[in-house]
Amino acid sequence: MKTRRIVAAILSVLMMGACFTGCGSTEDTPAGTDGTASTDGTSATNEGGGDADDGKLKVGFAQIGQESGWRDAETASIQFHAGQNVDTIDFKFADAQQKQENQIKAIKSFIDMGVDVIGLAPVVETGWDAVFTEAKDAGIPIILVDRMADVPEDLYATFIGSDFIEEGKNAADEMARLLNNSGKIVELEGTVGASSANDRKKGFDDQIAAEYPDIEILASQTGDFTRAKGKEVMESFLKTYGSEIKGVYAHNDDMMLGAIEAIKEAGLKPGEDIKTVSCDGVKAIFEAMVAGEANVTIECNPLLGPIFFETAQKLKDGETVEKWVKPEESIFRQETAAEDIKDRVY
Ligand code: GZL
Repeated sequence: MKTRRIVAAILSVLMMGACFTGCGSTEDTPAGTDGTASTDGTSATNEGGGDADDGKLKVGFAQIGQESGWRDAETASIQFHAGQNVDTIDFKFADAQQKQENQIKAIKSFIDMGVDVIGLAPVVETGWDAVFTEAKDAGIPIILVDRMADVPEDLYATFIGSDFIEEGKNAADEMARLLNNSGKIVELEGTVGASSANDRKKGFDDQIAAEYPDIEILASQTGDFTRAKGKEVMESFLKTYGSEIKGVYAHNDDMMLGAIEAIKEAGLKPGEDIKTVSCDGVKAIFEAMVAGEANVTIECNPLLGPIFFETAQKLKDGETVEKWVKPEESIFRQETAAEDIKDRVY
């Protein structure tokens, strides 16, 4: 897992030009290694050293965990940037192992440390008001990264992340195109309560209901954004519905990669007998598209390190920042995957 993160971190340098709506951030940063995530969610490790009055930007980041290749790429991008700027950034990182209580403990420890800015990828949307209020009372702004929290707007400074409803809508249009607007499908949902799962589902299901009356969603169940659970749920769908299933929509590529294994083990051809549409754009799904086993991935940019620290510095300097900073993203299809894969860095 760590090797994958280091590789992704170094490769993410190649993608420094990633663009964002609202504020761009490009940096030429020499290749290097990333920091090391703390192994338990309750403590924050000090990646960059430094003390109270050294003038450095002091940042604490409470990461969700290591549930998917996308998450590893995001962690690598953030740690890589911090690791390359130890002279100006004092970085503390906590891996919450997908537990909200560990993220809350990490945020409290960052407050006690007196950091300048707190970053958080909230594992679920709800349950944050109390600890966010503690941060506000301590005068420490919170940057939400990649997932939203359901809190009053004055409790966070900005959200740096995708429009998941748009991603879900685009996925529905791609599925309809693959099925010629009719067929029975199944849906693999992300982590229960996560904003990316809630909104990718809303965007997809609403578009299907509004525009594609001849597409029927037979079943929809969480695979928790992991490859193993995605395979397990797809196996149960196949046992129940078998070859009735003509398409599968997964809220992330990792669950789709598990579903592809299940489809093959059931003697069916993924990408042909059962069309696939998923979100993220990790390299492994491009490899599956090149092999003809997947059809579409809706890109969701995880390389948020540079824009995260640029925004943190602006907050420390008292500058105003946009309430929502959206990465620019594309849709990638099997037909061009052999070319596209050459440019993929995560
Ligand atoms: C999306 C992010 C999701 C990814 C998954 O911003 O929240 O979490 O799509 C990851 O791969 O687990």
